[in-house]
Amino acid sequence: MGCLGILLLLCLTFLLQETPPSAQAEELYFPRSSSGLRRQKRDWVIPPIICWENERGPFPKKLVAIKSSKEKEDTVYYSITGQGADIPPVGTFTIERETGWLMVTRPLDRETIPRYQLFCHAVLANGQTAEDPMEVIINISDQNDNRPIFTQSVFRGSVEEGAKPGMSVMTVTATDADDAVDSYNGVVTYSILSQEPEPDRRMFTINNGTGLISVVVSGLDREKAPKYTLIVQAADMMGQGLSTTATAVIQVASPSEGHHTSLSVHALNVLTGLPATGLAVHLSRLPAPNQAWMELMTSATSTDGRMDRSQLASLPLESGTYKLRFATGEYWQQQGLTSFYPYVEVVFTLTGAEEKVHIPLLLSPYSYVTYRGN
Ligand SMILES: [Ca+2]
Ligand SMILES: [Ca+2]
Ligand SMILES: [Ca+2]
Repeated sequence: MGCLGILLLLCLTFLLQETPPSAQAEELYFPRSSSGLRRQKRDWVIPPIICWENERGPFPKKLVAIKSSKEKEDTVYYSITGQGADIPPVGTFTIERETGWLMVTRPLDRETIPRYQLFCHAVLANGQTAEDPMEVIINISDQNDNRPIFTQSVFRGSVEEGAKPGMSVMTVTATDADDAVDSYNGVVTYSILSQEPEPDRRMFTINNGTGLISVVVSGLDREKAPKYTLIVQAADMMGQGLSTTATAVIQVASPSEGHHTSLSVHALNVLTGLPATGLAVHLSRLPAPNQAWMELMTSATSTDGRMDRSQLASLPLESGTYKLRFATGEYWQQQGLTSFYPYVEVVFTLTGAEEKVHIPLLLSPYSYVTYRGN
């Protein structure tokens, strides 16, 4: 068994070992060239080098010695290329030209770059290539240096009074930039810290993994408490690490507020006195002030001039601001006429208390009338 055989054995032993971060190999040999006589069947897998995030100096700090077996016969010079070497962030990793010591020169941030791919090169004193380039992966091991952050400072939700235990109310969400795959540093755990009013009687519970808040006891009574304010917490490290809080405001709605208003829409062509048929209508809802309209349904009026009743009835028309947009320009064009109004928009408010709301549109090419009917 020659030099090569011993080297092979060493490398195999090395491969079979799990390499914990604290005890990684001191030396890393270039694999035997695959073009050699005793061609190796399996591909060489170089175990990744582990480097801790936010490591303290002094720098440069030795990671591993890169070795070529040719060192025994000749002088070998080492160099590295790749991101972190000759590609930005340039000079994060260096290699000692003569000894092959791979070094890290500064503290690293895993959240910026979690993994580096470097190529190690070895040349002989005469400039001849000593080895094929060897890929070395450097994995940055995570430190818990990021606090969870809630996506909003105040979350708002509502629940009907008398809602049964188990009923979902709302979800709060927080993110954590740290590693949530190989560590608990980035795993967020949710909890409720306080409730106002009735701090002694917990009305709500939170799923510690998903942030879903739900009702935990029956007896939500709007007359007793129309609104609850919860302080919710997100903490990493199974709830034991860094934490942050946000507010969840829950309105207790009376059951009638949850009832759907029945809406009907009718269009009349006043030139003919007949229902306006085939008039395209879009119904949208304003989710919140200054937000974009959300389209709920589109329909063309039927032969009796109405928007599809069953489709309207299926919509959850809760309290809010709504808009009907009638495509009047196209409608008159189909009648062979031109119109002063390319479209007509009717914006209206539903309080949630109405049983029925009827919106008629009386239409001519140069005028229109609308009102709240019943
Ligand atoms: Ca960091
Ligand atoms: Ca964290
Ligand atoms: Ca981190």
